Amino acid sequence: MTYRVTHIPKDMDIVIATVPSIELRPPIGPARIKAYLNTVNLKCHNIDLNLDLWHRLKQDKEFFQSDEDRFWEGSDKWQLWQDKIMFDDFYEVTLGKIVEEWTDMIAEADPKFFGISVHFLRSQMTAKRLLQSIKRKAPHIQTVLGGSAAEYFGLELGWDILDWIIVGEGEHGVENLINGNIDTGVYNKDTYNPDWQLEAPRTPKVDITAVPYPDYSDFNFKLYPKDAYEVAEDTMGVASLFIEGTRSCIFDCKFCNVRGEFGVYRSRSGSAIATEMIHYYETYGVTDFVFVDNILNGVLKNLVEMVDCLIDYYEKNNVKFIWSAYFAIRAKKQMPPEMWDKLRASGLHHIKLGIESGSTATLKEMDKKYTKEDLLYCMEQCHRLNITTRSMYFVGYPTESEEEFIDTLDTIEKLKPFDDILKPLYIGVLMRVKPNTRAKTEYTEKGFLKKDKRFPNNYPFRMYWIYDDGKVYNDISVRVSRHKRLADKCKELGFKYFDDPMQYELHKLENNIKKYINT
Ligand code: B12
Ligand code: SF4
Repeated sequence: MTYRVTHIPKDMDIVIATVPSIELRPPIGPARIKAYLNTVNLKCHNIDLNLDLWHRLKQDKEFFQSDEDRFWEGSDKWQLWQDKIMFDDFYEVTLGKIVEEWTDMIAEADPKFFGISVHFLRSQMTAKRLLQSIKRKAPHIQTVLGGSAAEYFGLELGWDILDWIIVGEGEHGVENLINGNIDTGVYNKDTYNPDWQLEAPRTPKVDITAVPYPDYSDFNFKLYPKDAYEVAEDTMGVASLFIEGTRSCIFDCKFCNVRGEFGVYRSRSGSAIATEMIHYYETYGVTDFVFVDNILNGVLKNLVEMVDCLIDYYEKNNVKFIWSAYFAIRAKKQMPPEMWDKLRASGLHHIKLGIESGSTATLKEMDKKYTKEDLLYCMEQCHRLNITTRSMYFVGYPTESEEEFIDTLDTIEKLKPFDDILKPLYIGVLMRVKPNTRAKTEYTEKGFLKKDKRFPNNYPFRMYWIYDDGKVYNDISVRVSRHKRLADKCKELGFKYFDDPMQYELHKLENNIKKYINT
């Protein structure tokens, strides 16, 4: 069976589209917004144009992989969403006609607002073309961008094709927009202050313990691929769903913008989360879950409650789910081996760990609440239970000294016995100073962190910065050199699933360094 969005109901307050390219799974963000809007009597219809395009491209998954699947990097189909020349060619030959068809359908449905959900870079060029086309054919429909990349894209795309951006959570944001209650987080060209520069005040936070389950009724589960990642796997029917147990993060690491973005930490009870998973199993037969939480093991009591409920359900119903999530490293006394046993028994098979550094001193300064020993303990438990980990590091935290970096290299060596479960060992990009972070404000206020003025003005601060507190000096050449040393160390140790996201970019940075520093 193939799928096309052929009909959008009329009289909608908002139609929200998910656009290519993103992974082929029913999107939880728009489904959450719809569920909330139902409770306040507003009409929302979701369309998945990403899935529509996949069917039109004869179900070729290579176009739709996420950034995390780095093995696709060599493919032209994968690259085109981030390469203007390739995208323009693809648009002329293939996508342009399809975007026109999509636009005609949206114009015909004539909703009050037409929204696009944007996650990151790979949707930007399609979003732009679709918005241009809508503004040409149905200029009276008000356009709105939402999703994690909305503010960034909004600034890039400009107000000619966009009427609104919603920055932050969409539940109250869309409600306020439709009701004309223009509160924080809902901006147009007159109200967005250009000085905010990605730090605009966010929308009011929703109580996630009180909202209903995401409403997936506009997504036909039979038309999604069973496995979005495996090229050879062509069975249809959603087998895996996103699930959300918490918002924001209980921690507030200095380099991270999660608290700045998501505000106060909110957490559902463990039994509520397990009950939702069971609901998806009983309704759709789904047994594989991907948590979208920034950190699932924030409140351990809730996690244990969830795991107990799941195990109890498996025993009574002769079934077992699998699930994966982002975890924080925890000390042995917080997560003893018996807790890990239970997690495994409840179906945990993969965790994503923002480890960042292997030096206790650097971790302490970052305000990460664990040590090198805790990290090694966590790896030991995962190895024992065959829980695979996406272990993520980065070099060049502002205060990282040479000794601390050498300590990280030592930790990397100690990871070698756990090679089989490091899927992958991801050494990350160079430290980027993000907006809405404590690192940015704290070190700037102290006068230690500055833009690197040796580079042209339009070179972004997030990459081209210098930290100098009199003891530690850290500029881009230090970071590039450390990244290379870390990559070399991993290669020398022969990690099986080693992933270096900078491998294609490093030479460009080195050229810039040569040009502007070593002249
Ligand atoms: C799950 C996830 C993924 C999944 C899939 C995401 C999906 N939606 O299909 C996968 C693995 C594919 C993925 C990949 C990537 N991701 Co990701 N991902 C997440 C994660 C963990 C959860 C997203 C989520 O589902 N949240 C829960 C739902 C309910 O929230 P939501 O989708 O944001 O929707 C809410 C609002 O955004 C808004 N909203 C959403 N849509 C719309 C539409 C309209 C019209 C409106 C008004 C509002 C609105 O309302 C919703 C309800 O409140 C977030 C971190 C986080 N916790 O948010 C990172 C995150 C979104 N990802 C991020 C990144 C960087 C990436 C990658 C580039 C990572 C990489 N380097 O490999 C890739 C890019 C993929 C791509 N195609 O471009 C960043 C984005 C940073 C940014 N935009 O500034 C985040 C914030 C993580 C981080 N802190 O760095 N990701
Ligand atoms: S880095 Fe991870 S643990 Fe730290 S605040 Fe961000 S999401 Fe939370």
